[in-house]
Amino acid sequence: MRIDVLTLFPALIDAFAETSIVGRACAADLVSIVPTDIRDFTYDNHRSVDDKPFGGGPGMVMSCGPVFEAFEHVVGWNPSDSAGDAGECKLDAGSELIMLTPQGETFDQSLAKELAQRQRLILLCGHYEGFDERIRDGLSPREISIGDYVLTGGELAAMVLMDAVIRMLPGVLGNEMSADDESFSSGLLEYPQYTRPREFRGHSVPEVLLSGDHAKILEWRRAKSLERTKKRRPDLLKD
Ligand code: 6GU
Repeated sequence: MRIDVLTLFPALIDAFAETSIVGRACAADLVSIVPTDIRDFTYDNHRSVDDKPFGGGPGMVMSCGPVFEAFEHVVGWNPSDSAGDAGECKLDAGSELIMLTPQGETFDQSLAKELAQRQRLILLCGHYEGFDERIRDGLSPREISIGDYVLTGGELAAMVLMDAVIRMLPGVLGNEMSADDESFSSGLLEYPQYTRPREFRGHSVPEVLLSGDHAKILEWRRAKSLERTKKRRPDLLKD
């Protein structure tokens, strides 16, 4: 998979792409993360990517020009190929353009699973009060939010999305770690886990986990998952 990230802070994305499990996945060419600095597509002395909103109001709005040009750059679209703009440059079936915005559909595990099927993702990170609406009109991105709170920019949201998607790609998690046997993929929260020592400050590990009886262990874990989900996230049991 290839993931392009259109951003004002490429250094954040570089650090993410070099670190931990995602870093290993990049080094093994299981995924390629390519940040593109939207500011590289400005032509004024201040390298402005935003401007005051027409009609007044607080904050600044991301301008069309640098965003369209950054997008056209990563998809290899040439303005002289066509009379229109990048909106007419249809992405191929395996690709998807995603705008990170609090106004989008809420990201969840099933959406991560769906996006993990793509050959290529192009993530557009915004800042300031929002995007000029013509970016939506012209590029028709899929809009995704990571939850009901407001961040200063889309980069953290893009990293959350990438992390959840990349860990689902074949080969990224070792076989000692499974992408399935955990919270949400089963529709339940994860069961309690223990490791050595068997006794810590007077608290011991549940006997069943030391029994070697795998059917019993499975049954115990399932019951604990259900109990924890009922208590903490009853909404998950409704589906
Ligand atoms: Cl995708 N962006 C911003 N700026 N804030 C958010 C978000 C995205 N998702 C939740 N809050």
